[in-house]
Amino acid sequence: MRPAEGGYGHRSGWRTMTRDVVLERAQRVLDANWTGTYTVPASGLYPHQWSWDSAFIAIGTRHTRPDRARAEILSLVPAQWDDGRIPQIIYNPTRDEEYAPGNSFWRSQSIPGSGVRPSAGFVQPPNHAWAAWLVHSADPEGSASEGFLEAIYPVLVRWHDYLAGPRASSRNPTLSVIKHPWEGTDNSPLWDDALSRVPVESGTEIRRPDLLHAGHGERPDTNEYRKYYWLAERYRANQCRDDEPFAFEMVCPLFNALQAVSELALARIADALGASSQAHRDRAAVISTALDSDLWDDELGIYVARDDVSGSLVRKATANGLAPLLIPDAGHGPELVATLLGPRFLGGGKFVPSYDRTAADFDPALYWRGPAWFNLNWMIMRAMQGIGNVEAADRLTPLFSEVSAQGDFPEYVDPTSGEPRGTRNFSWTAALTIDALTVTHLPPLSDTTNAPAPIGSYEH
Ligand code: 9WN
Repeated sequence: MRPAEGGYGHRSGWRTMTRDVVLERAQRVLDANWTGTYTVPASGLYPHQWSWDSAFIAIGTRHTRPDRARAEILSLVPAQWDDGRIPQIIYNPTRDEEYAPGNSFWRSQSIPGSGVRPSAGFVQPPNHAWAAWLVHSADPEGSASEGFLEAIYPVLVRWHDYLAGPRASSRNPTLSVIKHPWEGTDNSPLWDDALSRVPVESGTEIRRPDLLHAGHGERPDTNEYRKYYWLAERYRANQCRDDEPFAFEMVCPLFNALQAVSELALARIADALGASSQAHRDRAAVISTALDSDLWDDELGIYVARDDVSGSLVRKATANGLAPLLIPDAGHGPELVATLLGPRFLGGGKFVPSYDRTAADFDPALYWRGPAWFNLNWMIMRAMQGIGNVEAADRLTPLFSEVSAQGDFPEYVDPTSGEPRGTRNFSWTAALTIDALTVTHLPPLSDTTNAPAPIGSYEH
């Protein structure tokens, strides 16, 4: 239900939206996007299943439909490749015309070792084990009666082995690389230099059904798409194998931070199953140490990316570089909080932008080059709560209690005004809104006792 005053910015309209109304509207989005086995990110723009979206979605639905949250995570299993990868997109072949690249581009079923379901060859950031642990913790009895952890643990171990093996960085195998901008934060400025080596050409006709669903200037441009396709064609031509050097290999601080957090979650899952967990804790620790030794930029006060092909660091401040805040006891925590609160991020406006507000090419409307994304802001809010910095966390809660429902659960927002951008009724925005409005903090991954308090009333 929209507030009577309608459009964005009518603050009196916001005040009428109670926590219950926000929760009800968020659930409605998720119910509409649920297919029976998984949730599409958005019914128009993204008509298939996306891997890290499903994990964020399950983090929300664990509070309202725990059985569905488990099904969401388990629906990734048949798509896993023999090498352990969990693919970026799992296609619904009946909707192939509605999104590009579709199944007709990847033809994964003709690639040896691909999963049972048609999929893209790329992957996305590994938030799945973290989500699986949170899903289990929300309903341990239901999880136990379905054997959820027993079913998902070996799948997640093979996924992480893929990242630590074929996806290991050639310069420091402790860290993993992404092979394409689509492996998380598509047009982040972190990839610009590497993409400048990629020709603006592709053998595929560029179709842009995405432009039907987002405003002008809110998506990557067609020349960027030509480069994306050029890379994807080459990866596909090698049957998506990782055994040869590739034109695009980037070490991303967000991807690796989530890998470390998920290793800690795997340790908790292993403990719950009575399996040995130390190897997971060790892996988390070495990833955290490698982030400090390889990606910390003292001058910027943030973690940056490394171009593994050239070896050079990409010295740009992005929200990706704040993600190591999620790793308990991560090095450089105090400096990173100072950067978060400084002019590049929260010091310059309400919400955490995807990119440094002070950068000359910062753009508050353009995808991963400025707008505030709900998943990144949720992660940073949860990290601040985790370290007891309630003041910083509280600055982000209006994004979930007001802005998300007010903007019809947008894909992203202007990081200063909160104005909605991208598509609407976006599933992870709705799901993380439910999570943010349901529990005050996440249970620490290192502690077994501190259960999160439920949130009481939320009147505005
Ligand atoms: C390509 C589905 C996905 C998210 C990504 C986001 C966007 C796709 C696109 O949408 O990427 O994967 O077409 O731009 O960048 O993070 O998983 O919501």
